[in-house]
Amino acid sequence: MFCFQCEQTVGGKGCTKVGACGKNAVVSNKQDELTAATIGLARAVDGKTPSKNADELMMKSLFTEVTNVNFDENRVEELIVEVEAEKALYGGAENYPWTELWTGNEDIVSLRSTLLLGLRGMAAYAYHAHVLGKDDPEVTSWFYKGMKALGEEHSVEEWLGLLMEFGMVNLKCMGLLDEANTGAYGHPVPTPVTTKIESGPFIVVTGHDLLDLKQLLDQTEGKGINIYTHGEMLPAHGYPELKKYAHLKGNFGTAWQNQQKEFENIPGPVLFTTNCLMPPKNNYKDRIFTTAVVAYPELVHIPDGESGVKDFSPVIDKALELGGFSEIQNLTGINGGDTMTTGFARNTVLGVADTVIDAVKSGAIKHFFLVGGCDGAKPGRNYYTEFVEQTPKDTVILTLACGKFRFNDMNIGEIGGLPRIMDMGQCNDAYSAIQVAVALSQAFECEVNELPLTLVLSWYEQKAVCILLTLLALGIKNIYIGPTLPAFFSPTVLNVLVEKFDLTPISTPEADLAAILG
Ligand code: SF4
Ligand code: SF3
Repeated sequence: MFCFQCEQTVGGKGCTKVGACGKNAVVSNKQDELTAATIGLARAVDGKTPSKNADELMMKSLFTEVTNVNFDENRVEELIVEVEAEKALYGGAENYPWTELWTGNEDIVSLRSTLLLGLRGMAAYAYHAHVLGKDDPEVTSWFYKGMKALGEEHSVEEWLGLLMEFGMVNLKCMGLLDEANTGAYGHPVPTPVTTKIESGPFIVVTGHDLLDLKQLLDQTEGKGINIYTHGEMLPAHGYPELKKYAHLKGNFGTAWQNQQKEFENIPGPVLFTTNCLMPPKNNYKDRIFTTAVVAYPELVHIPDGESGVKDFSPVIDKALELGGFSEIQNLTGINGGDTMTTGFARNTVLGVADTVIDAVKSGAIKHFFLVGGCDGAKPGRNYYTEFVEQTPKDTVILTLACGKFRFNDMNIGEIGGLPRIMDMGQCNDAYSAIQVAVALSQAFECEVNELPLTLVLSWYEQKAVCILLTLLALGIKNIYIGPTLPAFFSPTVLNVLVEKFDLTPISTPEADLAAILG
């Protein structure tokens, strides 16, 4: 096996025996085979109109390959068989030799991998929009274009061009998901979310898929079961059509890397709708349920239902069987706070744009930071907590994705009636952050790069890769990125990114804050 797609890759170089994530060599190789087969599908479909099934297979296959999604060789094999069958309908085509995916000239491998990993990330977002009935032909067709391009020879310039084109397509895809989510559940509104867990049966829902949560809320209504979000599901509390359920009570736990501790002997089931799933420990293994493309051997999987409605009864039965805690649990976030406020997506922030603009003009707000992205297990990630703690009182922190659990229970005060930390949502809600940045640049009649705004990002998996490519494609410069740089950036590619975009590795909160504000 060879895999270097995430931030925890072994030795910062590549996993070759077993993944640091727990993915074994058989699954890893099968995922490469699946990648090669989807390149074959893209080749076969070239010049023809793909079926809805082909589109779904494209999205599901790429999504399946994302870190911490699928650890089940049988499920990957099933997808390979389906892709091959679909490919045959278009007259067939050669698959890419999967053993050659990660070999060749170092810079070409780097550029090719970056595009593939970005496509994997975008597939997750496109899939979430798709289940809500939203597809964009440009986004869907780019999966074929991108996968076909992966199997071809290109110059460095051409690869860079493809990456920038992809970045703009991913912006469209995030916009599509924003439209799908807000269309189905309304625009998020600021919502304080408790970290306390009430007594009685409960279900924890994690991952990014709001439709799964909505269906579970419907199916548990009036059954005496409380629902708690976990990880990337936290922002669900802000959506009017989800927060209206009285039994959507609060948030359990923090970011994904703490799950093996947080789920220990938990008296309730956990539903994984997407990544990040870690290999479950024996003391809670019987309570973990997967759905959609998430899979792990021996765990109960909730299949896609008839006419789009899944049957969550196995999860519900498990919640009733386990019965929950006998008394209220006063849990907190990692800094001891018991409230995590969310719901500051674009509509809310732009709704108070005048207040924000006045505050900037009067000097009450000196700088905006977008501190967001993925969380992970590395000790160096304390940087993000310390960075937020050290930001001056006249600055605002916008945040998104699961990295926020490092600081979203802290109360660092308000400016002009707005909290200094504003949670914009999941990683895909980077779209909201981009909309806000564009609106501010219009209000101040300047470029986004001239705004008093700095992006301080943390990355872990491939959704962060597609978002980074979007930000670069938009010409956003001077992004701070950490905790370490991707192993799939070769020195030459990294040089290009540093020179062209001023992409900056994080150093220390003190030094970076001084450089940004000085
Ligand atoms: Fe290693 Fe990350 Fe790949 Fe898992 S996803 S095998 S940890 S590089
Ligand atoms: Fe987190 Fe896995 Fe990336 Fe959507 S849940 S941000 S790491």
